[in-house]
Parts: sequence; structure tokens; C-alpha cells
Amino acid sequence: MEKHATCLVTGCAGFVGSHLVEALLQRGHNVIGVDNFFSGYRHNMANFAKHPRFVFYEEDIRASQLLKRLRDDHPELSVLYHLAAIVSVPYSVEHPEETLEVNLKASRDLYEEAQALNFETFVFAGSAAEYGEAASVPISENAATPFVEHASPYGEAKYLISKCIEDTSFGTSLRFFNIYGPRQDPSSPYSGVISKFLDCSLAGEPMTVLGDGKQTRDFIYIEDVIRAYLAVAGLGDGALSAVPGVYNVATGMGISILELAETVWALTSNTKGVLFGPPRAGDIMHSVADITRLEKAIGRFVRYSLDEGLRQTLPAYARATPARNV
Ligand code: UD2
Repeated sequence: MEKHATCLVTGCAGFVGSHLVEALLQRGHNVIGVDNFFSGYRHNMANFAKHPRFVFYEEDIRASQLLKRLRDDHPELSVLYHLAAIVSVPYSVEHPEETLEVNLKASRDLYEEAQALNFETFVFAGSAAEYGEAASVPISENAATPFVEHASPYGEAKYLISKCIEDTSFGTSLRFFNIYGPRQDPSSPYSGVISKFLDCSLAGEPMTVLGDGKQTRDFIYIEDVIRAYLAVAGLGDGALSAVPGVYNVATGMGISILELAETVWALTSNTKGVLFGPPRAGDIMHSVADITRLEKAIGRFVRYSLDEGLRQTLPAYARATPARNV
């Protein structure tokens, strides 16, 4: 019999969170969403805000007794997807205390409360930033150790929560590399490079490559990310029980930023090409994941090549973008 769970998604108005909510609702689950619109947008929830199996709470994850109050309102709540965070690495460097309050303290409180309330699982949005500048690629999960020098409070906090998960064997941390897809916001100077390249190309502007463009990244399409999210909570197509542990989520294939620009250029018939800008402070050179551990646990979860993923993403950037701050 198909299992129908009640899931809490923190950060439900964000790029990834909103895709996760949609997928859970499509599969018949109930979803409680929490967001404070610090970096998420109400328009990201347009497809499901009025869905009968979705309930929204405009709350900060630092609010006292948040999980207990939600559980009191929804006694069947048993799965926690924790995506809410300060997501900008540069912002985290400028605001270390606020970052540690949200990404570390509030996250750890939620994790401990979920255990105390006997949740079935807690799925955490970890990051490739947990590895700092890795000694070699592809990067396996064991490369994150207490001795890694994190370039930002963002990376440090993500690592400490993943470590709690590893040490207690309750829940799952998914260490995402570079995610892309529709709804990724291209408007900030630190937005994901794919969202910026697509946005510029379709607006007839040149793409800006920061540095020499030889730096590599491992880009994964949002639908493949969601497949991993569902599977590790036992809500995917395969196993019906949660898969605890810490796992990389990526494709295992690296591409240089220059090659990425060429791919986008070919796909969009951009006539302006690229400009070169100064390298970004703190940029890491190579970031490509070893995904063997997650493939062993949930099977093949990467279905989109970069070219296919970009083709799926393109129409979302071609449409007139709605006002972004509503
Ligand atoms: C990603 C994550 C970040 C954190 C980090 C950990 C995204 C959007 N960000 O940062 O949250 O987890 O990994 O390592 O996934 N670039 C250009 N032109 C542009 C914008 C960027 O050349 O207009 C370059 C940039 O200098 C970098 C590469 O593209 O070398 C990727 O940049 P990014 O901001 O998309 O992602 P990254 O890997 O810095």
C-alpha cells in the first residue's frame, strides 16, 4: 500500500523547497510549509499555496517551540525536511552571528526536537561548502572532517549539523553541489551561475565569466535532487523506509565555467558571448562529487544530462519574470 506521510518543509518558498513541496503533494502526501521570506518568494508557492493538502506558516525557524506547536496542530507530522537557512555564502561571511543562529543553533534545536518528538526522519540540506577547498576531486563524503578549514560560517554550520546526523545515526544529510532549474533567482550578485547565464543570454546581454573560467563545478538538475530527497525519506519509488546517513547529491561529472558558457551560448543563440571579470574572492577551483555512496543506497538518481536539464530550465527564464520581491 502506498504510504501517505505528513511532512514539514522549512524554506518552502525557496527555489528547492518549492519544488520539493510540489513533488510531495503530487505523490499524495500532506505538507506543512514554513518560510519567513528572508530569501524565498511568495510567487514560488503560486502552484500550491491553495492546495487542500498544504498548510502554510509564515514563521522564522528561530521561533520558540516551533516544532512542538506544529506537531500540536498536526499530530500526524512525522517527516521533517529542513531547508530553511541563510543561503548566501558571502552574506554568511558578513553576518557570522546571524548565520550561526539560524544555520547552526536553530537547525540543531529542530534536529533535537524532531528526535524528542519521535519523528520518523529529519532530512537536512547540507552543502559542498562542508568540504572547503578539497585536496582532490571527485570529493567523497569522508573528505569532510573536523580539520577542514571552512571558508565561511555557512560551510562551518552546515558541516556541524551533518556531523550531528552522522554521529547519532538519526536522519539524513544531503550535501548538495550546484543545483539549477526553474525558479532559481538570478537577481543577486551571488545567484547561481546557470541562472545568471540563462537570464543574461535571453536578455541579449553577455555572460560574465569570473576568473579564467577553468574552475569546475558539478551541476545537478532540480528534478534529480527531488528524486534524492524523496528516496532518503522512504517516500520515493523504491524503498519505503528512510535512508540515514550523509550523502553527496550531484552528478559526478564536472564542467568548467567556460564550457558551461559555451553550452548556454549554443542553446540560446546568444550573440553577445562572454566577458571576463575578476575572480570572485574565496572561489574554490574544483568541486566535483563522488556519488557512489548515494547510488548504492537509493540506486541511480541522476536522469538529466546538463544539456537536457538546461533545455528544461530555459523556458522559465524566457518568460517575463514576475516582480521578484512580492
Ligand atoms: C555553490 C553554492 C553555494 C555553496 C557553494 C559551496 C549555488 C548557487 N551556490 O557556490 O551556496 O553551497 O557552492 O561550495 O549553488 N561565476 C561566473 N559568473 C557568474 C557567476 C558565477 O563565472 O556570473 C562562477 C563563480 O565564480 C564560480 C562558479 O561560477 O566559480 C559557480 O558559481 P556559483 O555562485 O553558481 O556557485 P558556487 O559553486 O560558488
